[in-house]
Amino acid sequence: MKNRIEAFKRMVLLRIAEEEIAKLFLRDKIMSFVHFYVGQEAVAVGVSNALNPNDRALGNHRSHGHYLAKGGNLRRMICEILGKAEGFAGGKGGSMHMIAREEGFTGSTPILGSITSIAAGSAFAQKQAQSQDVTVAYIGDGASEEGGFYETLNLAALFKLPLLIIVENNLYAVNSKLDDRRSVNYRAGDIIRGFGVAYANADGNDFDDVFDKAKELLVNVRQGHPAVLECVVYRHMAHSAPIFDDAQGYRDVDIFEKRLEQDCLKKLKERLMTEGVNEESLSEVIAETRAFVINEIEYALSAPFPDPKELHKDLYA
Ligand SMILES: Cc1ncc(C[n+]2csc(CCOP(=O)(O)OP(=O)(O)O)c2C)c(N)n1
Ligand SMILES: [Mg+2]
Repeated sequence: MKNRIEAFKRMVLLRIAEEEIAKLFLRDKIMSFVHFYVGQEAVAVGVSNALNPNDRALGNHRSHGHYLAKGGNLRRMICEILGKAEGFAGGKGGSMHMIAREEGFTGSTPILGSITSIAAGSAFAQKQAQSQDVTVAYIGDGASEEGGFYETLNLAALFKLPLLIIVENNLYAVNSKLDDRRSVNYRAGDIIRGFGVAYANADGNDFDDVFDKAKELLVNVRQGHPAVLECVVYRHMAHSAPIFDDAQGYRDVDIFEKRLEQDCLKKLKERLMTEGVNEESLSEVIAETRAFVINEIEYALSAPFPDPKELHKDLYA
């Protein structure tokens, strides 16, 4: 259901959780790579609000937001990122290998494009079970250039899978721009439709647009007609570092100030205020969320690491 206030609260949670995780990273508390979702919150929250509770989501290396938007548990996520036993993978997966199947988050993998075929397997199982549930997979624009993505589109169309792939097109794969990687004639929509898969695009900085487009596509996805929703969006931070500036110099046009004008929280806040919501109540949401996140982080910092005896558990080798 579209509820802008709830969406605002969720987007604020995603934003503040990562701002605080960034501080942990800078304090050397996180022993793995962390890819920040800051700026892209409207995509995960827009899509998740259009889903049913039993639908599943899968993600990539940048999935804190995908998990939290699906209703994920912040404490378990921070414990996982900090390598603590209470993390949903017992502290052994970390930021890029998030999984909480009981919460409908079927997993995330950092190997670009690989999650699409795993998501197709999940959608295949849902179809076999004759449920009305769907699977959503989040990938980036770079990952959508991987062969596995196209193989998945073909099989999803062939087997009529209830699969929705969200391509978060933040215009970069690490530091490589879209224009340096694709011919000027590249037409994502034509390619995807050519496989027999539905395609739509949305302004990924706009919660309403993402929600409306996802909702519309999901009607047919639920009937076994797979779809791709491409959301053009800005990531504010560097590829995998908690810095906001453009010091690396690869973003010449879409500089930070320009990205901030399109910021998804700013847009949603403005929309809420034109609907009569007062600014103080939105500021209160932000303050309460910050206090909650800090509390969960304090808990996770003092939580125990896994028992060394657990080291070889869950290993296939
Ligand atoms: C198969 C594969 N090749 C290369 C990498 C290294 N790598 C990690 S993230 C990334 C860029 C991903 O870009 P995109 O899919 O657009 O997602 P974004 O980081 O922009 O969210 C690359 C090249 C990888 N993880 N997997
Ligand atoms: Mg990208």
